[in-house]
Amino acid sequence: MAARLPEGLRLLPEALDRAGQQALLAEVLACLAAAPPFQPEMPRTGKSLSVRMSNAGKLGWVSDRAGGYRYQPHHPATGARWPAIPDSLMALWRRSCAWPDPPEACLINLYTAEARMGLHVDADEEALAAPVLSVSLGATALFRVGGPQRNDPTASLPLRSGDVLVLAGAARSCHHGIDRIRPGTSQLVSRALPGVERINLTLRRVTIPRR
Ligand code: MD3
Ligand code: FE
Repeated sequence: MAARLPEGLRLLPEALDRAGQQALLAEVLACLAAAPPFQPEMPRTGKSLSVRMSNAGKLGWVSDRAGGYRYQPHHPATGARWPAIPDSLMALWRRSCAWPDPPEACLINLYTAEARMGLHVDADEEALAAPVLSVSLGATALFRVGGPQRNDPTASLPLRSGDVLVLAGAARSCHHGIDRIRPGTSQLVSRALPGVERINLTLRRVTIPRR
């Protein structure tokens, strides 16, 4: 069953040009040097996700068998604080999201040719009313988005290198996932990180500031 895109989903195709993508990739590589990618595990089962991850920002998303999904200020393996979110991404948030508070987390997802992300809802943030901003770098991904219920109809759209997606309003609580990557559709990431086809960055507000 086909579906319309949810209200609040805004795709900005090629919001970053080639030079902007290269510059952002260099900043992300510096983050990964400080905070090496780790393999998150599902709560309880301990099954590994196929996507490797790291973070920048005051808080980073991590998951393992014992502790489950959570945000924490430290890298799960090195114990170091996460590196700062690159200035260019902070500026992109200010330009693209009408939200008063700065993002606290930048989740860095790394996709090999076979990696996928199953349909899920992002609900580990306290600030669930805040938008999420996503930036895609490298190979095209087939993104699937549905509704608030797991069995709601879904729609699919390709996310290409330089695309920015803003998820606000109703879109923020919709199921979504990555069905698959189209390997070889961009060499941007694989030239720098052999075996990695795509990087997705998500900026999130995690806590509700006390006024
Ligand atoms: C729709 N990442 O990290 S980005 C995730 O390409 C995640 O790595 C995917 O889903 C990726 O949680 C998709 C687009 C995206 C991000 C957050 C959303 C779509 C969203 C939150 C709510 C609804
Ligand atoms: Fe998600």
